[in-house]
Amino acid sequence: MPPRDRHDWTREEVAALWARPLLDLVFDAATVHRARWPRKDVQRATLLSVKTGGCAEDCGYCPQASRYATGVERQALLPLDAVKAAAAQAKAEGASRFCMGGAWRDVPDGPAFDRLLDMVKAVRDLGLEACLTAGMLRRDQADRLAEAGLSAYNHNLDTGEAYYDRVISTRTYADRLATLDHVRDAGIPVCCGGILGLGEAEGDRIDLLHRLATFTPHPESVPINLLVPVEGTPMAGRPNVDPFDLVRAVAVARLLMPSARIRLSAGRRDLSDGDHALCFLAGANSIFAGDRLLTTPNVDGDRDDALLARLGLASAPPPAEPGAGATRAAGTPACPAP
Ligand code: SAM
Ligand code: DTB
Ligand code: SF4
Repeated sequence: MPPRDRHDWTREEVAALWARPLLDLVFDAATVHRARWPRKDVQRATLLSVKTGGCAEDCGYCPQASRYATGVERQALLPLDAVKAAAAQAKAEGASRFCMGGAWRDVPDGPAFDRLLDMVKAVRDLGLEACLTAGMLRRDQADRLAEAGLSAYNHNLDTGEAYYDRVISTRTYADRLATLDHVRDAGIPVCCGGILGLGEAEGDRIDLLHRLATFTPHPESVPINLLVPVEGTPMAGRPNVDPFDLVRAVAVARLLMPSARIRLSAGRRDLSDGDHALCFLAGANSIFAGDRLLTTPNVDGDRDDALLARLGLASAPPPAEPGAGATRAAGTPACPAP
């Protein structure tokens, strides 16, 4: 029987899971994973930066914040045709989800917003799931994105609430949660995760996972990023995360949120094939694929193809019908009731 989704996890329960011996944790997470995801496929999500750099926020990890000299070249909102071409290429390379990222503090209004809606529709018409991440948004904007067919909105909490103001000072955790409420209330599946390697303590990782696990419904997808340290940002020079910490985070996320796609996100370039395999065993079932993330390089497509083939892992297919996908009516749960 597939495990039921619980939303009443206590912080103590999450901390107790986090403290378990790693291989016991992986064994149990793999058991839950196989029961809930019998196809064992891996979703490939391709990223495209549709508006790059010049962002007013001060996120300490981000190469696109205008206040840090990172050498990222600003790029205004891309034309629709460029996005269509990139999405078609992503589909040809085996992606089932196309994720568009915009370096904004808030989702813009006016012609830029209208163009974002057209981008969402165009990606859905190609038969791909469309995801957008573009900063804080209002409920009316979320409603229009839902109407355009958006499959998921990505808005990360990044870390635990207690550590948040050490990373970002220009907005609050409450701001982040308010946008996530608008997305959820509009019936758009939430994509929400965080970053390991910001200098946070284990307790902050536990706080983040606890917060995600008590969302109702759980996030449809949970990106787990490893910090990509970028010269010029306050986080440049931070040490690499121990890959076993990523495996632990994946396993705990899988046990807490059986129905979510757990995505290995930024920072995979430094992971070995063995690290990847352990993450897939522990419950990861999505990757950001394609040669680029937003502004930094990603794992080579050929390396991912070879890795998935060697592990016998299929790619998740695109939605059955163009325009079909993850969007659900406002208020309905992401997964069947227990
Ligand atoms: N401006 C929007 C926002 O902040 O929600 C969307 C774009 S922002 C680049 C999306 C996410 O990328 C961030 O929330 C963060 O989790 C992740 N990210 C950005 N820079 C990163 C880095 N250097 N390493 C790892 N993850 C990063
Ligand atoms: C997410 O959690 N990670 C992606 C996506 N959602 C938008 C972004 C990673 C960005 C890494 C740094 C860069 O390439 O600029
Ligand atoms: Fe970067 Fe998004 Fe923060 Fe802007 S809001 S600095 S794009 S992470």
